[in-house]
Amino acid sequence: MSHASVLEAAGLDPNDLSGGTLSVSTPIDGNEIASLKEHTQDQVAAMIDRAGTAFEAWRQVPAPRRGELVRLIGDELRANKQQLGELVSLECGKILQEGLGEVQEMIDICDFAVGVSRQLYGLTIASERPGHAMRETWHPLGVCGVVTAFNFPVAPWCWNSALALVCGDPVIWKPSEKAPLTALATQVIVDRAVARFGDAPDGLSQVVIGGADLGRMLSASPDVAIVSATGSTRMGNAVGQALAARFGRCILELGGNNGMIVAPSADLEMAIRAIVFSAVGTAGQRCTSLRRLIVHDDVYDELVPRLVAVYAGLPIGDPLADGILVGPLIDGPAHQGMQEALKRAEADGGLVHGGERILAAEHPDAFYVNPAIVEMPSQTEIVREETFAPILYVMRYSDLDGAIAIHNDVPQGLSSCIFSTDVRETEQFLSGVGSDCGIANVNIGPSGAEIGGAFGGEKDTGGGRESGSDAWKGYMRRQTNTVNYSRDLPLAQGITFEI
Ligand code: UN1
Repeated sequence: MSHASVLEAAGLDPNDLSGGTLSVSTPIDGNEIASLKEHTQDQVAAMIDRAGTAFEAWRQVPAPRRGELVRLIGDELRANKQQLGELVSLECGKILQEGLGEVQEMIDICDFAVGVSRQLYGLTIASERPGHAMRETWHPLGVCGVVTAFNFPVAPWCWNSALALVCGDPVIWKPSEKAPLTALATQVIVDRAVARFGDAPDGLSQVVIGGADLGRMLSASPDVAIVSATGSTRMGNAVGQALAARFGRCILELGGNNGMIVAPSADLEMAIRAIVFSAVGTAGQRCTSLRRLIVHDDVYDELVPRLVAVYAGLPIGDPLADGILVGPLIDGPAHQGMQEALKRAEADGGLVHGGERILAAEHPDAFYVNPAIVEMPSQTEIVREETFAPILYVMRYSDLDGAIAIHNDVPQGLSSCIFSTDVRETEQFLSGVGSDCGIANVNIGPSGAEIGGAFGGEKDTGGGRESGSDAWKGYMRRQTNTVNYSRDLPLAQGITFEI
């Protein structure tokens, strides 16, 4: 299938894809597939105004009716799953199965949000005063900015937007400059749902095309109540500080440096499948990719050679082709970052298996690599950094406390897991003295989280939570109400104040 036909099937108008200043290329062969017109700062300011006006109307629409719009978005996504999944592959280089999986996450969170639209529950609270009632209510918050990264170009937008929309908040989306086409195609899908819905206010969902300066406008504007940003820790730091300066709200989902502990009792067949999927899937470019493997001495000499053998046979190539499991890196700088990390690991005494660039003759402008396994003598500085590439650092351990200490001794805190069939070990890993991450799994890899749980992590990962559980509360304003239905005016704290 040609690149042009993927773009067209996704509903993109060829006339909108040329003549601009933002060049978009596919990592599959490095060819340019679009050059998009970028928004100006004035246009973004106007978008923020439109979203503000939309908020005035949308917050008055009953939440279950707002849920109806999200139901229609889910419907349209179902109908366009294949086309959008292919575009995700084309624009980001992940294999089609993963592109489709990403769209499935969008569908799932829409279903979830439709349910939430009828469950924006508050509490009733016992008042200390007679004839008084206390309760907690949840109200729409305001305009929600969503900033997304190239590696998951559409699902995180949907985790945020499906909830924001049912909570009463219009959304302005600033996608990665490396993946704006999937955002535009998603907007086409949303527009169809809005048309079917009938009376949604104008400007409920908008996409900003352009660079970081435009994203910064969302963080800086007092008219954007909340910004949810996915990306690097450096970007999140800037967003977080800009929002803190004006007491805006933020949800940050930043870097991960996810580990797996493999204990002596682990089912190694399962562990190997989990390791390979989570370390090489999406060419190691997930926030939740497995980057550190901490293996017990008793199983190290069996597990590591088997992994090296599996890695040597991985099908790597065109992510849209059948049977391929590993696509390209996003671009040249990603490849350079990988090579630099491998050199540093080697200098620290690491033994590198794989990691070379391949298919360079066929695709001089694309960056395919053999995923790397690096046996490390210890957790040196390079291991503690997140390199967005398929590098799996492997280390040994002899006792579980030591393994957990190694595991937690990194700046990031997104996802984690243990392979063990010993309940004492697995429960310790999940306890308050175990993994310090936002996600901790048993006998499952660190990636591929379901939407039903809250997604996010601690430390440099930013502390935000998106998606399932009660993450919807992040998009609403909490109000505490006290109602006096008595004929007296008793004061709290037993204060007497007679006038
Ligand atoms: C990301 O890489 O930014 O758990 C998100 C997973 C996916 C989300 C990854 N559900 O791998």
